Amino acid sequence: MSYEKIDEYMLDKYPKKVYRKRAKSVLPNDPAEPGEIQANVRTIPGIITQRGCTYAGCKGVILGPTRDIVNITHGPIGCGFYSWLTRRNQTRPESDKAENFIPYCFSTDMQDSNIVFGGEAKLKEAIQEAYDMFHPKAIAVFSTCPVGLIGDDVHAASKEMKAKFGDCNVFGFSCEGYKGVSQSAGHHIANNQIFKHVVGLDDTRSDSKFRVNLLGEYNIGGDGFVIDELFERCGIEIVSTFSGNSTIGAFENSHTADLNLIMCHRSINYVADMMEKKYGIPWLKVNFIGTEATSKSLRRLGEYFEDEELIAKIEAVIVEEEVKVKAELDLIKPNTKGKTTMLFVGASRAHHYQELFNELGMETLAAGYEFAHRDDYEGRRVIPNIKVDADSRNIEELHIEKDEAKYSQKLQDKKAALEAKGVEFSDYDGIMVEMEKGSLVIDDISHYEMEKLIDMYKPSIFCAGIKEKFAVQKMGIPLKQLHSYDYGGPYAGYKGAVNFYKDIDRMVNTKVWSLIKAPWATGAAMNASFVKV
Ligand code: CFM
Ligand code: HCA
Repeated sequence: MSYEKIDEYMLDKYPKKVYRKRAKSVLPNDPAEPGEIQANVRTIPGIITQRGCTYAGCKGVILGPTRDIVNITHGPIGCGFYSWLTRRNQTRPESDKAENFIPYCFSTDMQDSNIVFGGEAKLKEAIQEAYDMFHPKAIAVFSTCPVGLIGDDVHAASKEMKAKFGDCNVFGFSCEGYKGVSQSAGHHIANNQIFKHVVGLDDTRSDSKFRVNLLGEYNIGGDGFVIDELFERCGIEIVSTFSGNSTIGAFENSHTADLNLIMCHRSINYVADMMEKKYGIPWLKVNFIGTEATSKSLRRLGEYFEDEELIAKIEAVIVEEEVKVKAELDLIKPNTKGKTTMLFVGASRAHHYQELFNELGMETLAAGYEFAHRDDYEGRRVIPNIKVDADSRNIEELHIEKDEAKYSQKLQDKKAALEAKGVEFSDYDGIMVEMEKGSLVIDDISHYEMEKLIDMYKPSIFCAGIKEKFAVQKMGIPLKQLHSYDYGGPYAGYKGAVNFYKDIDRMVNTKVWSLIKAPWATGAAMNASFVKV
């Protein structure tokens, strides 16, 4: 399918103005020379987008997976309710007695009268109630759209309650849903506030030799547990994960780590950049989705720490695990080889999961993100320090004092040494550099474009989320949810790769979806409306 055909079949039905705008977000790929893609801009009104809101990115994504912070949604009940336990972020408290607020949904349940007369009094009451009931170490307050519109000051209310309690860190987030163009603005707001109010409060340093933070890993379906286990076998301590299975204590202590590893760059790069600046902690991009990617990321850690014993341990783990994976893959690959896929997920997953499909011998025909920025597509190497993001204009940057002593001593020396050895450092490639020439890259795909794409290419499987799932399956194509994993997973590391191979084999080889007909295709839906009751 040539790009001209895409133009003709997919975009030409749009009104001229919409066509001009959407065409900038749909590119035929050339890995050698990534084109300039339009991303992180406002969705065209009326188009059905798969994006979520700023509140979802802040409360749901970044803070949601922490277990011992009471997260209070200040707003009408729907926002809290619909972000309650939907993301499958797992947690494992140290004991039955340890705090775990993840199963709870805390909200101020704003009513009309609070919108008219203000909701700060109700918010303070809610904070007090949570404190009296649970005595948590921390309470976080999240603003929803109406809170921003009526001007409730969640920061002042939080500050007042924090001073009143004395033993509970209370802080707020101005993450009103409308604030940015997508979830992405919420990530930025969450990162800033966690950095400002929490990181750096506890200087205790354990005496383990290799201490890292794992940034951008949210333990969906237990992915984080698999990575924890791998690291433990290699003798590497994870000081804090941002934010799968995390605790406030670990965040407070995270600045004592020697290295930040970034899994999902999009959602957490702000914390990595701020830690680099303030504490001189360097960062490396890693990916634990896919067997090869996992081995490559572990080896990169060995190269970073330059320790013979660590390198030997890592190699032993890789050899042991790769043999097991190969035995499984040899059985599965003949069933999946030559099949095709399309991936449209929030940000990093549409990129990371291509590794697993490559291992299955499957071709990615098209991929894109809901809310990524240009650097996620083109690579930070190609466009360093890009500052044209729509959401960055709305969000206040924290002014972090650069600690020159730490910065030059720890960071610059290491950087020079690693670069001399060819290890990529504070840099990463975007999705375009790694996709085939001629494949399609589409940002913020609309529902209409998705249906057209499926019609034209008929992929063996389509990867997206719950909003797309049933519409796509009614078109006869299986859909794998890469957000929630469809109740499956874990998919990270070696163990996760095998789980994924098996699930995809099952899905691309079942005939069930091609045997059914959508109600609109048979006329059944129309007839049903005439049934007398
Ligand atoms: Fe990062 Fe994520 Fe993703 Fe994301 Fe998300 Fe998610 Fe996602 Mo859903 S942090 S960008 S905001 S990898 S919730 S765990 S699956 S859209 S691709
Ligand atoms: C979010 C969360 C989400 C939604 C997933 C989906 C997730 O964006 O608010 O649309 O299926 O991963 O749970 O991305």
